Amino acid sequence: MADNLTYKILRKHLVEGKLLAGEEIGIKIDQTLTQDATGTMAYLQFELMGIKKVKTELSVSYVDHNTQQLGFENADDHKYLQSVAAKYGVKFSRPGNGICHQVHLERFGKPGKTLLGSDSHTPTGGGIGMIAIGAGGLDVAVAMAGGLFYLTAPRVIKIELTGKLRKWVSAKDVILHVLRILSTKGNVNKVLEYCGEGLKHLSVPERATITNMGAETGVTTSIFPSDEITKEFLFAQNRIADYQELKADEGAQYDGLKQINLSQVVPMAALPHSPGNVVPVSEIAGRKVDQVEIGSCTNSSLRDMMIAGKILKGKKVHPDISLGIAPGSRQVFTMIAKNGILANMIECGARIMESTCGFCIGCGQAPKTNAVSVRTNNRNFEGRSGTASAGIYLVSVETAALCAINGVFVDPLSKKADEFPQITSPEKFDVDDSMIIPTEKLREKEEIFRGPNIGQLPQNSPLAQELKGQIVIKVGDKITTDHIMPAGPRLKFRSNIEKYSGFVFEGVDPCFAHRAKALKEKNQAVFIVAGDSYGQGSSREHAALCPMYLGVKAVLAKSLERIHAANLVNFGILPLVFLNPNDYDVLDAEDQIQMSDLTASLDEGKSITIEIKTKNKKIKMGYNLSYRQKEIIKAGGLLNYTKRMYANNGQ
Ligand code: MIC
Ligand code: SF4
Repeated sequence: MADNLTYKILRKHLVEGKLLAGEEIGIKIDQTLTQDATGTMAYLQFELMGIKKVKTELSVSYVDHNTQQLGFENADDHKYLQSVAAKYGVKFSRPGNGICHQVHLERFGKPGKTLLGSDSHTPTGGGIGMIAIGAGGLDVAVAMAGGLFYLTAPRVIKIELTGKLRKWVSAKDVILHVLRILSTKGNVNKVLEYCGEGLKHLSVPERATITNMGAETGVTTSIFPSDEITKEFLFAQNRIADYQELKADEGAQYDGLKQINLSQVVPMAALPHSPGNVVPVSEIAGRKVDQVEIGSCTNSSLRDMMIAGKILKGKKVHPDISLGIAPGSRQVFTMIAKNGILANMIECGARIMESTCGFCIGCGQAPKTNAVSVRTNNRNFEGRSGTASAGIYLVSVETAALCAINGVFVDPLSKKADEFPQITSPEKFDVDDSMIIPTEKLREKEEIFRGPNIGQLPQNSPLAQELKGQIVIKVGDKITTDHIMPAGPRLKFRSNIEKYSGFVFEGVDPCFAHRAKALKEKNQAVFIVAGDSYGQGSSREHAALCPMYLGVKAVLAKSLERIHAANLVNFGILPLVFLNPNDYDVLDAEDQIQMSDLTASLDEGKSITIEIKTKNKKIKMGYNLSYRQKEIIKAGGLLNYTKRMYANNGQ
């Protein structure tokens, strides 16, 4: 059977189910990664599983999101993560070592392996030929404990690249071009598999930019083959032993095809407030800019920093602009410090920041009121930057650097090709893993440090037969997990659910948490009504866990995004979809509703009837749940389900 690359790797890791698009499958996970903002919950959940040592080939805990340390919370959480890593055999990448996806690509990514990460940009690893998937922390905890990861076997879309990018056009423009074609919705349970003769002009970090931001289309992941270019990268990282050639079989089948001629791609920008709002930069040339930020897991590789530094060389930041630059890893930082590129940036007037997520997650560099902020990261959701009125434009490093010195949008293609900076990939990267604490000496007796910010894990109860309560909020389309569970200054409460849940829907409806909690105290169920593509964006399970804590029992949506839907199930919240999308208009906030015979309906695969008490009407809701997921919901979430399974197996 001729397999595409995606199915080739999935087949090797398949443990449960049939590898047929649309079927639920359980796969073995070789590697996991967590970052601090999702990691604290993941390890608290892992601790409850009673396992002595992680069962994966490799698990790495990164600290890259919460490093501002305004108050004791971040530092306490870092210490918790370090102690838990030592106890259970997880490598610990210390704060300052870099952004998880960049460091993982440099030091650990292996072609042909599966990687599950508690961060939605884990598909960055697809740039080196891995099946790399983002998931909620609880799924990652289960994988660390040796459990399978369940997903819907994807439909695989072949993206055939021909030609070669012109000077001043880069990989970021390619993924923005893909987003323009595919948009941010309607791509759930698909994989984008890149192939074609255009591949030979794209380095591993450039491929990783493309797979990283593929997350914004909503696909399960994106993947590139592992070829001579991958081999060179691994050699330069002193990891040639990790190389294997990997590509699709001759005559492999795909579920769709898109062709992109790289030589026709032009510089692109995603306009506020969605990564899918893509236009050519030429359409906005001349528009005034207030801030430029270069970095994030999308665009912070050595290649990107070299390009930025060379464009900025001998120039000065425009007086109306604040320019920030964050190299993606300590490796990149060290190399640009040694080769003089960092000096170009400093001389130009850039503000140099730590190798962390920083501005991308609203931790610092919030722009001024109504600002036009030009950034090289992957998300521009309203308010995510920390300034609600600012508009964030997502662009390539080339476009960003030109904006910084000109004060306005400049189409990079208006520059002469021979003015484009010359750079070459290094024969050897500077390899120094001393900021990664190894696991050779497992410290079983390690005492786990728990600061006062580490709260209790809330428990859910099994699904009731009948749910009676109120719709507490009705939202529209494309509600992101940033809308549901804001990050930025609130991020430090990630390990304290009681406190963090006070901020659910803060930017949309600041009283939501208060109203929900009041209903919960009266034993009333809380419901959310949503439009299309609910739960876009990040993998943060807090967008399910905190609503669960506030008494949310079901989300009634036109459609839901993959990771968020899985997180809802993991915390025992029913993800329901309108059988007739027009019924969305029938429901309003404050409607009293009731659902009955829930277990029986789920068991028999029947639709769920919603009685709208305030309107004396009935509508029907469907769901897309496997047998396993129904059992999880009935148990009140994955933790209860897992405990019950162990009890039944006499373990
Ligand atoms: C993001 O880019 O939104 C984040 C912050 O990295 C999240 C994870 C989180 O919320 O902690 C993600 O992408 O999953
Ligand atoms: Fe960090 Fe931003 Fe990447 Fe998320 S998208 S991992 S916040 S750099």
